[in-house]
Amino acid sequence: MEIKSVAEKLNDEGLAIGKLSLLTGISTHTLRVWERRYGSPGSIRLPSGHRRYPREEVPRLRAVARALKAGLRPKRVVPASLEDLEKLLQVAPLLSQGNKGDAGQDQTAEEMARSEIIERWIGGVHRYCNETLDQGFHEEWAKRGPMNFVCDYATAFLHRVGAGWESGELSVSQEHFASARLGDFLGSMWRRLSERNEGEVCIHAGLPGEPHGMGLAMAAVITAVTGRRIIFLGVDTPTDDIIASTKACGGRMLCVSVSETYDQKTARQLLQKIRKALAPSIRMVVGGKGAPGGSNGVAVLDSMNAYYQWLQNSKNV
Ligand code: B12
Repeated sequence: MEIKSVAEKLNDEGLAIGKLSLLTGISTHTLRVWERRYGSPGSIRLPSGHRRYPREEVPRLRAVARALKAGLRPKRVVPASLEDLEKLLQVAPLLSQGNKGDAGQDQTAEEMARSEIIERWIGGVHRYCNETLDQGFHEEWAKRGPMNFVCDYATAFLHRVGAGWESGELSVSQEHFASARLGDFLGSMWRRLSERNEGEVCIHAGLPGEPHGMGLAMAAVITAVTGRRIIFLGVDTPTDDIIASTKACGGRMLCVSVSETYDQKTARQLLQKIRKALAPSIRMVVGGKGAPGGSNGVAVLDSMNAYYQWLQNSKNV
């Protein structure tokens, strides 16, 4: 692995010690002690004397915190690279047996394993590393299956990316990089499934002005898993085009995802407009945090699991 100096890693203004502490849950005192004792996390000093830390220390230090909770020694883990910590953490559950009291007591082993995987992907986002994300997504998809991948991993990853962006840990470009890579992956997977399917045609679309497309891509995976064929219009589609293409493609179902940033009143009006224009036999389903209730003739579902059940209970002709 390429070892970068602190100055090379600090390609922007970096993080102040208080912010690093906030993002990792490690006190500023401990961070200073570790730097003095182990030379890690390394910082540079501004002319004012204040320390600045590279942003990519955040996932590494979170892994350090987990390794310490699992009973590993500070000398071994504080200066370790993220890759080494991940390897250590794979055996850590064995080391921490009988020491459950302080090792993330409210997290099950499965949740801990998942959050380690998510943090590894976040490390990949920090480094703009295509391979970490692509390989990671493929591995978990193969291990968990499409349903668990979508519900437990893809969603948790995006929420973690959102929290990282909100707190300033991740830049806008890193957030875009993360969602673009996951979107490409989900797209390649539902396409592969859909191409072999012979079931009904289902249109997937986002309403005009909708920028969030991951819910739609996840829903497409679920639709494809149930043997249906997908026509994917993507986000920000004018309602007249949604109506025209549903008719033109012989769509038997229309799936819409509405995110939390979308105005609910507008969403309701647009969904009603589409509903009136389509034959009653064409089913409409909407989900997402901004999905409005009270749209006649439109099924409103709150989760991918509910969507899967709904599809299983509907005809697929
Ligand atoms: C990626 C992202 C973007 C990308 C989207 C790229 C893309 N290709 O999708 C871009 C950069 C475009 C973007 C833009 C914005 N974003 Co944004 N974004 C995100 C992020 C990180 C992930 C969104 C996502 O895909 N989530 C995953 C989805 C699938 O999860 P979910 O919504 O919880 O959906 C679940 C259920 O609702 C359901 N579901 C969803 N769809 C469907 C469909 C069906 C049929 C069913 C059954 C179920 C279902 O299943 C999902 C899994 O459980 C979130 C963080 C977050 N917490 O989600 C912020 C987030 C949604 N964005 C946010 C904001 C503020 C914005 C902007 C306004 C920022 C700005 N100032 O410009 C703009 C929007 C501008 C506009 N025109 O409206 C806020 C929203 C806060 C709020 N409450 O309003 C969030 C929460 C980030 C944050 N922590 O502050 N964003």
